[in-house]
Amino acid sequence: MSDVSFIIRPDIKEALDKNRPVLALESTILAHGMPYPDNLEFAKHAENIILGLGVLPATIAIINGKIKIGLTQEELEFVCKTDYVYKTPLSEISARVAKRDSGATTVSATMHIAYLAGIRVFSTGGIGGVHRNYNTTLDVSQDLTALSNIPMIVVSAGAKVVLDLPKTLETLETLSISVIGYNTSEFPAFYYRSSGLPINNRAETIDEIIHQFASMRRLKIKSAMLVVNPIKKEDEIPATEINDYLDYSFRKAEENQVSGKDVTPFLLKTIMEKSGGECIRANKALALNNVELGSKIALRLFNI
Ligand code: PSU
Ligand code: MN
Repeated sequence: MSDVSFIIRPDIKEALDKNRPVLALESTILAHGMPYPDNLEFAKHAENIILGLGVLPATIAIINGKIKIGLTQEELEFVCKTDYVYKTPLSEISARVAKRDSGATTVSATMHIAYLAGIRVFSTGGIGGVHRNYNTTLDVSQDLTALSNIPMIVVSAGAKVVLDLPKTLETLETLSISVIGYNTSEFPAFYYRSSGLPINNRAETIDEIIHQFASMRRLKIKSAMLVVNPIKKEDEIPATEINDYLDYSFRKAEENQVSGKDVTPFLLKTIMEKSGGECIRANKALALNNVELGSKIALRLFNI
C-alpha cells in the first residue's frame, strides 16, 4: 500500500492521546453551505465558542489530497474562498486523495475520518436525508448510511428542511439510528423548531445523553446517536415564510435541471438569496447552537 495521507494537527493529536475533549466539524457547510465571507465568519465564531468552553475544534477537510484533521487559518480561508473545493461525501474521499484534489467533507465523510482519528462527537448544521422527489430520483444522502454504522454522537438541528422530513425520520428508524431530542419531543425542522413529527426519546440534560451513549457503547451498538437540537426561538424563521422560499427554490432547481449532489447546495443558496440574508443568519445561529451543545457533550464524555 502506498501512503495514506492523514494529518492530525499536533495540538489535536496531543488532546486525543491525553483523552482531552475534541469536537469534530465538517467543511461542506463552509464551502458549499454558506457564501464567503459568512462561512469564514461562522467558522471563526464556531471555533471561538468551542475553545471558550475548553474543547478543541477539529475541522476536517481534504487539502491537495491530504486528509486534514484540524485546519490552519490559511487552510480554513482556502476552504471558504476557493470554488474548486469538491463537495466530498464518504464515497469520494478516496478519489480526492488519489487525484490530489481538495475536498470539503460532508457529514458522512467527516464522521468516517473523525471516528478513525478517535473523535467521538461531531456538530453540524443539519444532516442530509431523503429528498422530496425520492419517488423519482431515489436520492437519499449518504449521511444516513454513515449514521447507521459509525458509533459516534452527531449533533444537528434535525435534517435540512429542503428534504422530506417524515421519510427521513422513518429512514433513521429503519437504519437503527438512535434519535434523541435535546429538550424537544419533536424532530426539528432546521430553520424552525417544530416539524410536528414526534420523537419518543427526549433528553432534558447532557448527562442523559452521555448515559444513553455509554449504554449504546456497552451494548456494542454500531450506529450513531443523533442528538437533535432545535434552533433557538429567537433565531427561528416561521414555517410559512420558509415554505415560500422553498417553493421558489424547488422551481428554480427544476428549471436549471440541478441533480445529484448539487441539489442541496443549490437549494440552500437559492433560499439564502431569496430570504435576503435571513436564512444565512438562521443557519449560522443553529449551527453555533449545535457547536455549543456538542462542546458540552464532548466535555462530559471525556470525563466519564
Ligand atoms: N448543514 C448545513 N449546511 C450544509 C450541510 C449541513 O447547515 O451545507 C451539508 C452537510 O455536509 C451534509 C450535506 O452532509 O449538506 C448533505 O448533502 P447531500 O444532501 O447531497 O447528501
Ligand atoms: Mn444526494
